[in-house]
Amino acid sequence: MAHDKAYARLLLTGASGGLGKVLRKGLKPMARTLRLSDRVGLEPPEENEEVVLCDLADRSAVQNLVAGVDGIVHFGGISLEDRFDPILQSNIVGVFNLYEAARKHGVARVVFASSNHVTGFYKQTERIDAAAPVRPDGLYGISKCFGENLSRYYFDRYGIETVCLRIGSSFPGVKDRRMLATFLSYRDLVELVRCALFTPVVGHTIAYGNSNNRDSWWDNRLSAHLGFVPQDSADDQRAHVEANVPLPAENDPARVYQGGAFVAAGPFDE
Ligand code: NAI
Ligand code: 15L
Repeated sequence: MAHDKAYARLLLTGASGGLGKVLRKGLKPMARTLRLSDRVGLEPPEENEEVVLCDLADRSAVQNLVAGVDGIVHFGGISLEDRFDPILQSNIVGVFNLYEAARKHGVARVVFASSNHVTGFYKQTERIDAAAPVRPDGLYGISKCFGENLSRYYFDRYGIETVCLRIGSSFPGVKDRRMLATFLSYRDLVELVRCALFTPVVGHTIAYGNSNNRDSWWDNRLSAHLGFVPQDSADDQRAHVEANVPLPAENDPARVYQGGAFVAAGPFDE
């Protein structure tokens, strides 16, 4: 069913990725036309869809990509720790190109897939909110800090609203012990993005993205105005995970830090 205040033309970047595929379906009722973009692997357009192959690092291509849209859901980019060069091109140059295009084309709102890795060096014993100083756990996390800061600037300077989603772990199921805290179900992801798109005033908001998990390291009171109420919980899979996935050693980053193994990834040879 169509959303009562659907966007006229909503752009989704990263549409070929794991979450992009989920959002391609989930965002359908939220826009009269969905413009889907990635640099690889796009399925042909279905009804009310447009498909645009575009590398986010290509400034003039991104200008064309953004022309005519009234909202952006930005999920494209490198999604794991990597060498600096690809992160620089996809996540840093890419997010700059996107905001410059949004400014030039008068786009009012962006939903930006940030990541829990902007605060990955906090311990799992700590509970933090969106006002806690960032403690990125790698170059990938640093690139997401850049996206968050850039979007803050584009709001303060140009009034473009952004909701930055510090997504935990959004996958079909709970794969390890850490995900008992970080899990965000696909259904809750779609609802979180819907809240970010349709809450009347968001200014510049940062929200953590996790389901209603018993163990959570994140206090989302600063984004309560989004009205996001998760329906799912990692706890449904707790018994299975505890029976089948060994508890990491006490000093294993997977058990110590919120960012888990990311804190020990790399460095990669350039
Ligand atoms: P993914 O790696 O499956 O998808 C990312 C997509 O971005 C890919 O299809 C890739 O081709 C595209 N992409 C990369 N560089 C590009 C470029 N230069 N130009 C155009 N497209 C480019 O990742 P996933 O899991 O779908 O994540 C989507 C977004 O959500 C990413 O930004 C990721 O950092 C973020 N995120 C995801 C989490 C998760 O649990 N899945 C957790 C936290 C953040
Ligand atoms: C992320 O930011 C990644 O994009 C995703 O693949 C997962 O690794 C997730 O964080 C996580 O922390 O589990």
